[in-house]
Amino acid sequence: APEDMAPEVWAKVKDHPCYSEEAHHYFARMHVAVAPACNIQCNYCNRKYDCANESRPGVVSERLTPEQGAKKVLAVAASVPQLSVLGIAGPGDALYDWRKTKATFAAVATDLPDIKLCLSTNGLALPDHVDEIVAMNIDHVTITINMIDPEIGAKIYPWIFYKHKRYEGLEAAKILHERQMLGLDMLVARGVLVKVNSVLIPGINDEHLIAVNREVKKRGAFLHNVMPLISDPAHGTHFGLTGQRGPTAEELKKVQDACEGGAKLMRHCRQCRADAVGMLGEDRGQEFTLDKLPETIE
Ligand code: CLF
Ligand code: SF4
Repeated sequence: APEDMAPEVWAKVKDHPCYSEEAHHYFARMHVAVAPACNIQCNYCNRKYDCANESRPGVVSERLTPEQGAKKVLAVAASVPQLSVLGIAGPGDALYDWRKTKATFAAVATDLPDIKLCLSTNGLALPDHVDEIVAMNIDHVTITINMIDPEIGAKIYPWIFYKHKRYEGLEAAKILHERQMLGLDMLVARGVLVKVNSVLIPGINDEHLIAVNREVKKRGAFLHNVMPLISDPAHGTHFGLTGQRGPTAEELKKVQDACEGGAKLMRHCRQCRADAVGMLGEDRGQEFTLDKLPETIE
């Protein structure tokens, strides 16, 4: 293990292509798009497409039932020897759609006990599921945290759906913020590695992400991934009614550089699809669509 890393942490990151830059040359991940529902609205999201929190928005992933998802994982594991991680990253929220996420993980863990389980969430439902996350040996959780100031949050999230009720504006952003911080603290306390994703939205949270970086470091996040908003009106990804653009490569780098010295930055994210398969930056998803899976898997 590297000098600055405890052996038990190293054991969790050494073959995870997102948590270790080194590992991404040798290990592959796959996603199954089993979680279509979401409990919040981000201004940059168009519900017809994948969750922009983690994955590449503006593309429609193949929606699978947990049974189909598990079948696909077994087929990929049989032909991609580098496969080390199964992630569930939407296309909605993996924890709001927890019943499906859990069923998929449970089915896969029975047949592939060594595969690492990973999930991505907006955090709103996170505190409710920490016990089960730990019980299921899910060692890696990504929370998308775009703000720690609800005033800024109100510009990003028009509403949330929480405890059977819809909240809007500042009140919604405040609840989301509190749930994200609580979820982060609970996971850290239980030894789950947490990666924080932040979507950089020029003019909305660019400067603010430095404060986000410092706060999540203080709370024990393992990695911070500052990702560019991918704004593509042609695919329906937009920001409110204003036609918000994504950052340039320079603007992204400026914020990432300004975050240096705080929570360790992930710089090799490829903003994968919710049904991506293969090494990072490679997408072999089309080789494993449902119609191509074998009837029975040895
Ligand atoms: Fe998937 Fe995300 Fe797990 Fe990785 S992706 S759920 S942590 S297994 Fe990785 Fe892809 Fe970037 Fe995500 S490169 S979008 S950070
Ligand atoms: Fe869309 Fe993801 Fe935001 Fe939900 S959390 S509204 S799916 S971008």
